Amino acid sequence: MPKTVRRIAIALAALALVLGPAVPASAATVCDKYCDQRDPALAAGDRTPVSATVYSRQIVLHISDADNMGWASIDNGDPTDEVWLDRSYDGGRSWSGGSKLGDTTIPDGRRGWRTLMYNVDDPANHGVGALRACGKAGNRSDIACTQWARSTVNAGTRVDAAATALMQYYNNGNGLWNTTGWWNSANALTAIIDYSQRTGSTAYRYAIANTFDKNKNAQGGNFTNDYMDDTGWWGLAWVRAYDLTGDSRYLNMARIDADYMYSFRDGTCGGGIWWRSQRDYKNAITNELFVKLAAALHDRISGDTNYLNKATEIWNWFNASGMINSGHLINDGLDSSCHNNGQTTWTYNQGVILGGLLELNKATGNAGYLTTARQIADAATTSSVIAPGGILREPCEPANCGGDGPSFKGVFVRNLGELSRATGNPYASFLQRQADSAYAHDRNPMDQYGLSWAGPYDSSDGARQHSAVDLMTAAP
Ligand code: 7K2
Repeated sequence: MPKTVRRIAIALAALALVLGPAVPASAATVCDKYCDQRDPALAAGDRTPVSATVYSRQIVLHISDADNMGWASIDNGDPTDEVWLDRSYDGGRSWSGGSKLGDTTIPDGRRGWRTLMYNVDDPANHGVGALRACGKAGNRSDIACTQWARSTVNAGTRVDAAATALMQYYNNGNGLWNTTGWWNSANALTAIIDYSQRTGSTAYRYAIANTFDKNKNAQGGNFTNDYMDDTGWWGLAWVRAYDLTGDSRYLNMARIDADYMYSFRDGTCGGGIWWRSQRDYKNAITNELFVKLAAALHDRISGDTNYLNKATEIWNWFNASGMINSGHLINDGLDSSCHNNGQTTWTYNQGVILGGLLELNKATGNAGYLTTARQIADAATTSSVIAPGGILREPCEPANCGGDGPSFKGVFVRNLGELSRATGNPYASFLQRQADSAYAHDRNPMDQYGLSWAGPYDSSDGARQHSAVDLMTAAP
């Protein structure tokens, strides 16, 4: 090394000692089993889930699952080629968990190089992480990054992996799921609670109390707003929270929500609850939600007659309203002359009532409720409209589902699973088929699921993902 170059090198090394490692300010050092910047030579394992190329250079993400850490490598390159890691705590939407972590260049005389290891998760802050490897060829400006991927920690099975990907969208600060709406977050929470209950996982139970505490004064307060269906989703989430934790504050909240919904019941069209406080639409989903919520409350409150009476009243009205059509599928609602409006038979309209009828059967012992539920479930699971080729398809797929539609199939399979388990598993193979199809055709390397369970994968958000968690939880 020439003298001046050596002097500069020594000066830079001294400066680095003073300033510390060149880690961007946004990337705090994360410690789990080990702290960031561990030598990959010490890695317990080396799995390479994703790779990319730029000018014939191989950029590879390496994961050591047992360490819950990863590193990036570059090969088939030249000295000065660069390689680094990005880390995301929001499912790959941003990399505020660290950009250019471990940034390094291929040294003289080498064709490949690698970064140090960095943690995937940040358990101390409930950070559910992902990594990608990036690199570039010398001074050529094109950057190549792999897709995002993570360790198998809390992601070793397909249901765990789906739940972990859903929690990547969870916003610890406001207790809701980024990328999706208020009512969808109620369903995301329900999916996480069901997942926790059915698998025994305790990894994400923290979300229950956090969501409750951060949102009990949000919107209209007590998880109400101008939409009775939104209130119903939250009420059902709190019933589930009560089932898992036994904490009566959740059951009390569910009662407040049911009472609020019922305050929008009147005699227009002979009864039923309005969709929203504007009182302009009597629809299926709102009334199905009320039946399930009120019957569930009855089944959990000893000595109750109030909620059972109301659940029965709304079911009897709904059953006679004409919304259940001659093919045993449920259209969306009533028109201004109180007839079936012939609107879309969304999957969720066939779903919530299954759980409602199940709760009514539990409450009364009346087997007729199960017969009706089976009739609707049979029609839905064999429908050429909502299950063409045996795979559920929302009529708005693939391009017109907006923010609401991606949640519907999750609601359907959640309730179908409840019915199936309570009646000797008649829908187990149907559910299995959905899960296998979505897993094979509608998933990316980070176990994020798209809209269409038949594929192809389109994009990810909290609604699509909670539907996948509902599915993987319901499939036996
Ligand atoms: O029209 C209603 C319902 O009957 C229909 O099934 C769906 C179809 O749309 C609305 S309900 C969906 C929503 C949930 N509550 C908040 C509302 O802003 C949102 O439309 O998509």
